[in-house]
Amino acid sequence: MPTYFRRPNALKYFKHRTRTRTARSLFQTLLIFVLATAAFAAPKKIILDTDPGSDDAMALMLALNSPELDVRAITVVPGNVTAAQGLDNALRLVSLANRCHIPVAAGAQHPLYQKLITAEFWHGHNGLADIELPPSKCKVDARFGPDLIIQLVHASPHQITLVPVGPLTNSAVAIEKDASIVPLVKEVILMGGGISGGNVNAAAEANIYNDPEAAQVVFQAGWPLTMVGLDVANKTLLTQKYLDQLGSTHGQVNDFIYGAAKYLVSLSAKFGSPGTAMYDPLAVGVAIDSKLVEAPEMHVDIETRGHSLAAKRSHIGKGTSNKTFWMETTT
Ligand SMILES: [Ca+2]
Repeated sequence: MPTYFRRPNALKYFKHRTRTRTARSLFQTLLIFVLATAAFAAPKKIILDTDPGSDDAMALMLALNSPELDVRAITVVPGNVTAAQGLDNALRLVSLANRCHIPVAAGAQHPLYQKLITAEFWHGHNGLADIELPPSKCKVDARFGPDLIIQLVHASPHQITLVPVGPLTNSAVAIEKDASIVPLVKEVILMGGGISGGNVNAAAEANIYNDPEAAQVVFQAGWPLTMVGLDVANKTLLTQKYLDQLGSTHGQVNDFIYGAAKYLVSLSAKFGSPGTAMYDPLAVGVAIDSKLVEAPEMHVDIETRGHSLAAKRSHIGKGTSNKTFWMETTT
């Protein structure tokens, strides 16, 4: 296991961490308590729903190499790349990590109603920063992604955290096929949306823009949902400093992540950014440690061309079951 992805090292890449202002002695006491608790806590069961995707690849490797998480399945959704390319990428990534026992399933082949808009400009021709990984030793799981989500939720009621880091098509299809999973899912932590702007256009973030109808289904489902949006992800930059740290150690996964990060840092620099935003890894980071961010309760609706709307009232109209959060890091 590359040391980069062990939790203490991995989390330090998230720039805006919660800072304590308590006295040192109290901090030390709490630290001992937290570490002791973590040592005995069972890993959190997650399903990663992904459209890999270079930052998806980072998120996936972070999840696979974090002892706090138990990745029960990886489901693939079209977004950054086509469904077929994303599935091939997911299989190569899981193979690179030597985790072929984790089911990798294909899901929806296109958004519910919209035309898929892929993002090879940002992720490279193959979605993995133009890095050619070895062919996968892992085999695809025959189950349909949304069916696999349904099956695993019923098998572990109130234990599964769903972590969608792509368009929300698979999650919405799972709800549409079996709404009884909603109260059985422990929580949803998703990367998507933006309270104060978008990255596809002035209003819409890519994951929501690609399938806004699916997003509205997921946001209105009534399950506990944490939205890791652009507002917080854009503050979470992997800069040259962290890239240099990554480059100082080596291993199969380490070297791949270094290459992908270098690609993204270089691309970001062309647009004047000092680093590349850790969109999807931050969602996984929040699954590992919710204290990385603050999540005030808000009501979020999705305008069906992808604009996230939010108001600081927790309940609007009849949507009393909607318990939706957005987040801002503490400084
Ligand atoms: Ca993604």
